[in-house]
Amino acid sequence: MPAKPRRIDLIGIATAAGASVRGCGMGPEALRVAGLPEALVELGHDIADHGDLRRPHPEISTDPASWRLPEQRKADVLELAARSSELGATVLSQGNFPLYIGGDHSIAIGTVSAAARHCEPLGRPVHVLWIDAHADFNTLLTSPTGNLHGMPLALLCGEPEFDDSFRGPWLGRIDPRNVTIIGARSVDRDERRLLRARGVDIIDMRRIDENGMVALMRGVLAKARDAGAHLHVSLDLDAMDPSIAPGGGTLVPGGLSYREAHLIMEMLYESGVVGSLDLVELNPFLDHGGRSATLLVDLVASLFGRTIMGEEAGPVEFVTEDAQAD
Ligand code: 6HN
Ligand code: MN
Ligand code: MN
Ligand code: MN
Repeated sequence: MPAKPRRIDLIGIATAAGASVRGCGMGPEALRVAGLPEALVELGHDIADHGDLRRPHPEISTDPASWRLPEQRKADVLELAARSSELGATVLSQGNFPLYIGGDHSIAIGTVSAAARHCEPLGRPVHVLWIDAHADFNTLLTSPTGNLHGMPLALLCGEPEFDDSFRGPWLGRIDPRNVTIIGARSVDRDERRLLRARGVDIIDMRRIDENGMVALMRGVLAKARDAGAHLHVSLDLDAMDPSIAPGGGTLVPGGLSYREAHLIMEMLYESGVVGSLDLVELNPFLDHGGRSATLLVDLVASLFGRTIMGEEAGPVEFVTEDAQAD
């Protein structure tokens, strides 16, 4: 069953503190300019825009080196995570859908923990669908860059290498066996070892090429549905091929095609299991004339019910291969 019209709460998290390339702090505004609220209203949803949470320390200070100070960036990442975790949990408790617009991928520390905090007392598991060129499962010891946007999943899954300074309502909140990463094609050496050891499901580009998106997504959705899970979707712009999504700071060739990305969104809509969504890593400064921002808006519209043939045709019921053979 597809989702009914919903009240969607937009929460901007205007930060690049977790990244090494500046600019994705402008992501929330670019997504608004690209028509995100209007696209959702057009589909019959109610929208409330909470505006943007901002970094406690601005990116530019009188000290030209301050942008690179890892301690300050880390403090900002964790402070924003605490605030978004709180706000997201409140939105969920009101029965609304939080749509987080970043910001770099470190914002997921707060957003995924909001889902976990909301669901745990209800006895409901949180499954995570991480759509990304990267696995974002580095720790302080495995990271080749030290950038926190490469680490949120490891923190959420409770990797022990994070010291006490990383404490918060996110630490170890997610079972790594309930995480699926889709679109991966750039995974660091020691990160790979961790992913295997923890049982994270990696649907990398090779698996997509070989099995096709429909079969793989059916598996992800069936698992979430059978578990009665809240599915949190975290969409990193760089999952898509750079030829259609040039506006990111960590682009990797060989990504999802326009149709593969839309198919994921269309199947998510039809599943009705999605409970929260992140849009991350859009860097308007690197984008080409708003192409990447517009792509994200179109993908979100597909996830919230836009179909090629429109409302009257209704969502397509998937026919299993067995049924087709009859
Ligand atoms: N992102 N694996 C690299 C790192 O620095 O840990 C890249 C991470 C990219 C993070 O795109 O959200
Ligand atoms: Mn990412
Ligand atoms: Mn990425
Ligand atoms: Mn370019």
